[in-house]
Amino acid sequence: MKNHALKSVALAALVAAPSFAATAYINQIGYRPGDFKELALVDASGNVDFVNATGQVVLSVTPKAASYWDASGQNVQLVDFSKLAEPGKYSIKVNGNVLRSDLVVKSQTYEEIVKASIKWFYYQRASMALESTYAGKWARAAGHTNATVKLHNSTGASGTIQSSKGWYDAGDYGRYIVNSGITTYTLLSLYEHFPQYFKTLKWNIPAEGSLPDLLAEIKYNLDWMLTMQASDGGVYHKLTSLGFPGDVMPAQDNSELYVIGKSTAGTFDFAAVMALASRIYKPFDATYATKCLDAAKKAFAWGQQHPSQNYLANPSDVSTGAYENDNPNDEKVLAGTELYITTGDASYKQSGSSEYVSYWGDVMGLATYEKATHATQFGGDANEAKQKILGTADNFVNRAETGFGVVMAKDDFVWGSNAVASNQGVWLLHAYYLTGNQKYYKAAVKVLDYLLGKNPLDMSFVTGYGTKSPKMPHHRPSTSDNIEEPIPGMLVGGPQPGGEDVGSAAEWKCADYRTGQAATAYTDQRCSYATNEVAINWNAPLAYLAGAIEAINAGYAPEFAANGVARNDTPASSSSAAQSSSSAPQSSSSVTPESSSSSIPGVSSSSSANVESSSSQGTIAIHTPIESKVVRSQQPRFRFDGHSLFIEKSGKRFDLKGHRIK
Ligand code: 9MR
Repeated sequence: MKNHALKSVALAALVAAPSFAATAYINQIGYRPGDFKELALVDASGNVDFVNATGQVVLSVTPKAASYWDASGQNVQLVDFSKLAEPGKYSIKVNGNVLRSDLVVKSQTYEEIVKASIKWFYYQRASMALESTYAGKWARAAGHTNATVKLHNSTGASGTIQSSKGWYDAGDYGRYIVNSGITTYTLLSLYEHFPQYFKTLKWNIPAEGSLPDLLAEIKYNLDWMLTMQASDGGVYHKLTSLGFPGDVMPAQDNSELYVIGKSTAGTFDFAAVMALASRIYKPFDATYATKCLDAAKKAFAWGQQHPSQNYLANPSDVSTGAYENDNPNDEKVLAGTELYITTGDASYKQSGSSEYVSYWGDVMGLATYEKATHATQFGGDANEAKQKILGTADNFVNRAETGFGVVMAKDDFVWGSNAVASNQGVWLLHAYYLTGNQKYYKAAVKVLDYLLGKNPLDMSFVTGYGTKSPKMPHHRPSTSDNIEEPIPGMLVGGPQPGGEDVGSAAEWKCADYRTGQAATAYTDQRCSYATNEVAINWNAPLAYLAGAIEAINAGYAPEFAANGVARNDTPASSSSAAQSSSSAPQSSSSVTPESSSSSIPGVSSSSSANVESSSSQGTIAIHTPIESKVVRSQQPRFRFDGHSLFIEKSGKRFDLKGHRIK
């Protein structure tokens, strides 16, 4: 072995310097001029240079020491380039190699994402044609226009009801109360927190009286939800065909529609949404507000009388989404909380709060937000709720300091992982509202960075936005409309290792795309309903996160927020180093961290095999050095297996050209 090692050193000196695929992962939509900015760097060594449109290095940053992210199995260096404050387009270079050229700094950074993510709900509308005036090339005929739907025997009734409108749930054409509940709730709370911002923001949808676009869109779904309430106050669980439809446009899905089940959880979800809607629509349409409130009260009463009519599984003849639930207590707490806030009637008050981020099956976190932000009404409960929000948020902030610089942990990669991320961002924003502490805002922005490209898949998860974004979502209209681009503004479910859609025989089965790593188990293929579907409850928290961040930077804050939450979306002050870095680049003062002639990260030409990389010290190429840290790269080693020389790095093998050897 000793001989081999010596031989390796000799050979290493002779071969051309290999180069690894160093990658910089960024938010592909952009970064706000005055904000904290971070990218993630893998397989690179040396300072990161930011090059402006005229080719000048305007900033050079020494990355932080690498840390391991167990969700992707990578060692990652985080690079804080907050000082890059001048709007523009930049290239990112390491050791003279351009890693990418799509870095953007601009104001109103996510406004297009806000509009597109909410506009998508219009594209999901059942029962009406999408006209080209609004839908452009994605115009389509109306689907599911027959409002007469059968009562499935699981409802305990027979005959038909009239039900139309609403949003299709996802890639399928089902409409489900539970999932509509959390979705509509999230969008309503976005409006309630930032009414002034959303009063004027428009994205070209049909007018609904004088309602702001956001409320017009939400009303389309509220109208459907109202049709799902039976005369006794109980709410049917869902409106779908018996099985999932084929891969057809909405107008071609002629399968019989049924109202299926009637559930306690669905009924309380409905009550919560209607109680919240009632107070939001009141200034625009008092009659509608009363209708919503009456429906909420009736639903709440039914739920109290039927505390455990749980939808635990589909009936044997039904195979559409189940949205099953065996504990409707959290839905009850949310409904009672909303009814109390709207009516002031203390008999609706419910105890309970949570330190966990909500999803369709557990909405206690939403009640927790409400209690914490209505301190006068909830007293001691408000304080408890606030402590839970801050405790979880502090944990999120810590998690975002290492690895990929994101909140997501390995266990968070479940079906719809991108909604987990988005809801973590929404949680962080609530911590920010309650305290005004910038660390929460910063971590919330990092969540958006993750969703828009700073992730190990190097992609924006929103269709139509970013350098690389999903092209083949599991979404029936996008599949069957004969238009190449998917409908824009859709957040795909995202990576998760479950592989529920992996198989070889049946339709809609994928070849195994799993990687052994939670954060990269993803495939951009139609078949992948477990990683590449889209859904209303995933888009809503994205819309909230991006919408709230834009509104905050347009100078707005929720009325209950602490001082200093609203921000001003302008470049960093003229006295900052940022200005000098852009106007007077001083690349000459940049210190090259390694004098290596090798382009293998961390291996200088004088290194011997199995010797750790030389450590490097760098400075920032602007007037104010921020951090100068020792960077220890990931110790690539030359090895010889008896036949050929190869390089081992982070447990992987590469040939001398830097290509991965399987
Ligand atoms: O989002 C749901 C996820 O949490 C579940 O694990 C999964 C399997 O039950 O179902 C997801 O919801 C789907 C629903 O059942 C039907 N419409 C598409 C939804 C997104 O995949």
